[in-house]
Amino acid sequence: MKIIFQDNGNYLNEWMRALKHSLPQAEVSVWQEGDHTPADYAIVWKPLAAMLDGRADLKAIFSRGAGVDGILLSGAALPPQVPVIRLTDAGMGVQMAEFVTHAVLRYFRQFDVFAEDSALKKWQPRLPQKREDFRIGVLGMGVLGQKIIHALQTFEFPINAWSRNSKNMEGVQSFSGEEGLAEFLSSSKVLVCILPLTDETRGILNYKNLSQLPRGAYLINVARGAHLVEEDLLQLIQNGHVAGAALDVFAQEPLPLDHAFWQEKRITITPHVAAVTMIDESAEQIAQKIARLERGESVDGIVNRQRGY
Ligand code: NDP
Ligand code: OXD
Repeated sequence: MKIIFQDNGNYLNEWMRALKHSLPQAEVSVWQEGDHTPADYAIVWKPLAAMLDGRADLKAIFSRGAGVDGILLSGAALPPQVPVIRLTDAGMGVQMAEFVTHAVLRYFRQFDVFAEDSALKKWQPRLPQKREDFRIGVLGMGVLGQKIIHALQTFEFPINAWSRNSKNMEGVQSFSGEEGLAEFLSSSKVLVCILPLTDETRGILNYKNLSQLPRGAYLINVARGAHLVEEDLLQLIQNGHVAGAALDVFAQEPLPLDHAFWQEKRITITPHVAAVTMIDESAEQIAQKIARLERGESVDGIVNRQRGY
């Protein structure tokens, strides 16, 4: 079995070691420009279109992440009959749950305020905020969204969640589609975005939508930078409607040094690390999916290209 692997300059040795361990029978080669030798599978993150162009020989293209927006960008170059398969959790769910819970608790328990007080040697107890006024709205109820919701439920926060199709999840007020968005937003004190980036979701965190959140709302974006209209968020923070944000993803990454977000202390910035691809778990998941495909069995995480996720 031949596998072509796209090197994007990160952790190549670790990936090669993990793939050798999980797929000892496979011949894995690092793809180079101009390489057209036939292969059974490709493992990619944000591939050059040239890597996949015309490769009808592939049995599947595996994403090294949960998101596939960077692969679908290849558009017409993607061989139409070849399934694109994403990582499903693979160790990212628990990280997402940790990251979002931390950001929610920091705002809810006013840790930033206490940190400011502490820097001034100020002893200032404060009344707790009311949990019932702290409904958390999660945009996206997929593999990662559900892990986030379960984690937040252990702290007894009331939860709203929004997805394409309505869902029945215990203790969660579920909303769906365009028609459910306004009510979802107006009752969500904290908004968490864990949607895939598609034509429908691009720019969803815009002025019109964010201004429907209650005053003093907090935004957590752990999905993709292009979900957010960055200047709209800045305006809403500056006019006091949105209290602050924890942003892990940005329209341009790394975030440029002269970006206004660096100057806004109500925005907490992390460098796209909310859930990092776990190399061993991911290689093992890919190996298991290949084994199922080779046996003619179904696998989860096959991307619907029309929907974009
Ligand atoms: P899933 O495909 O499992 O879930 C996607 C969810 O989004 C589903 O609930 C889906 O609804 C909903 N959705 C999609 N389009 C729409 C729409 N137009 N309207 C309403 N709901 C919609 O994805 P994952 O949970 O595995 O991952 C989500 C994203 O997280 C990834 O695509 C990636 O971009 C991002 N990510 C970010 C990381 C980071 O470190 N910052 C790490 C890993 C992932 P339905 O259930 O009805 O289909
Ligand atoms: C992913 C990511 O999509 O890390 O997996 O962003």
